[in-house]
Amino acid sequence: MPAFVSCEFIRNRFSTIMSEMYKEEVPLYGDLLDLVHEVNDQALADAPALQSQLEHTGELSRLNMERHGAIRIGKPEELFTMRRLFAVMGMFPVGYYDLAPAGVPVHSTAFRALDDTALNQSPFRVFTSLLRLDLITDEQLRADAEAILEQRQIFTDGALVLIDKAEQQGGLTEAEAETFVHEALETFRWHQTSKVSREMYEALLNQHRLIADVVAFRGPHINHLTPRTLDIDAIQAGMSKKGIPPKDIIEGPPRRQCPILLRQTSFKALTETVTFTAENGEAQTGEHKARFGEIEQRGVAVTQKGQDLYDQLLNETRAAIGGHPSEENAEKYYRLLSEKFTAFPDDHREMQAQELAYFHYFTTGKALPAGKTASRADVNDLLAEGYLSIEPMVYEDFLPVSAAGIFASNLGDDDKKEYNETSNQALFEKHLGQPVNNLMDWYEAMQSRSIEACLQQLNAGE
Ligand code: OOG
Ligand code: NI
Repeated sequence: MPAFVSCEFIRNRFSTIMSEMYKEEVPLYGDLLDLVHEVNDQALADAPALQSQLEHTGELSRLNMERHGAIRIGKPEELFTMRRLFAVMGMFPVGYYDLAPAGVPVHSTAFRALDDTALNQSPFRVFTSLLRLDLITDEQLRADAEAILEQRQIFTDGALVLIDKAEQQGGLTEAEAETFVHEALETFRWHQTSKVSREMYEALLNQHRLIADVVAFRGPHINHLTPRTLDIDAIQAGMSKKGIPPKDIIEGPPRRQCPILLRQTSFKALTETVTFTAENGEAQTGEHKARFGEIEQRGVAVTQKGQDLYDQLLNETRAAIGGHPSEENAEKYYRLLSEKFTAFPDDHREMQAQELAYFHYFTTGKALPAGKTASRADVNDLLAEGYLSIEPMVYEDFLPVSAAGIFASNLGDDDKKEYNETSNQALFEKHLGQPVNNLMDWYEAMQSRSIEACLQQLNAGE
């Protein structure tokens, strides 16, 4: 039997060639990567405690290769095949995000590795949104959009053959994997030419910029790749200095000693020249904005209790400034946000005690007194007495309110729409071909495993 390479190997290769392609397509992304490396090196040099925390959790080695991308796809079959394609790379759907309430006609999941070690070996993720054509109000336009999408095949024949092969054989050889990543990459490439007419593009654009971005193009071009920084405020300031205009505010929680969840900022989408195809086959010149840059800082994953508190404090802040934060009220927004978030403890032990966040547990080398055994109920005492220590479990996922802010910043604020349709996770999962992994359950299980492993070690006298 031929030897197969690991999913981690394939994912890593894919993430690398995707990053190289995006650097060529969007050179500002390369500039941003340089800035992120500088800032991360500085942050680690300034904070030895942070360095040691990231070493403990295994995140240090993954930091400079860590990034997520985002794509938007048009029809159910595309989502189904996309799931199979990502599975070859050991990426599985986690979470369901409904963006319709925020005025974006999509629902989404994120494909990523599930296992802690696999994540540390290659943390590549892709936020994947499926267009909800049912939210197009104009019936004729909806029919046109469906007909256009019907015509397209976003996967190469080579990719489809190798997806089948990987499923049948249970993996790919190194040579097959190399062909596979290049075939798969084709789906994510930018196409400067469009098969639709400029008139059709404009009609789609008038419904929603996002609908035009999905329907008028040949495939789901990667629309951003996001590196992970250890200090997003330094990036926000550094971007302006380098002449890269950042979006008005950093999404997510305020700056804290102990970061929680996810903070994100981006730079606006580029204006790109597109050649549309008129009904009579003639080329028509036009332009489109789709691809942008984004940076994120990740903090500790929160429990449902922590998420409820986060949502409450964020909503209160937004209510207090009367809606969406903008350039004009950015300072006031940050001030209010910081004030509100004083209600969220800024200390890992306190967050652990109040069960607001998830942690990795470690034994410290201190042995239990002879004859004693420990159980789950003793965990807090074991921590207090120095038998165990904790490190924050990094948040691996996304935030719907932030995602909506990122969509809005690069789609243009003129595109505010109201969608009252209810969210439809069941339909999304039907199109996907399997249920998404539940986000909270995933962190809960990982924390549980970490505690069990410590108890076993302690009880074995190790
Ligand atoms: C996805 C926006 C969401 C994030 O980081 O929250 C996202 C998109 O614009 O397609 O990438
Ligand atoms: Ni993103």
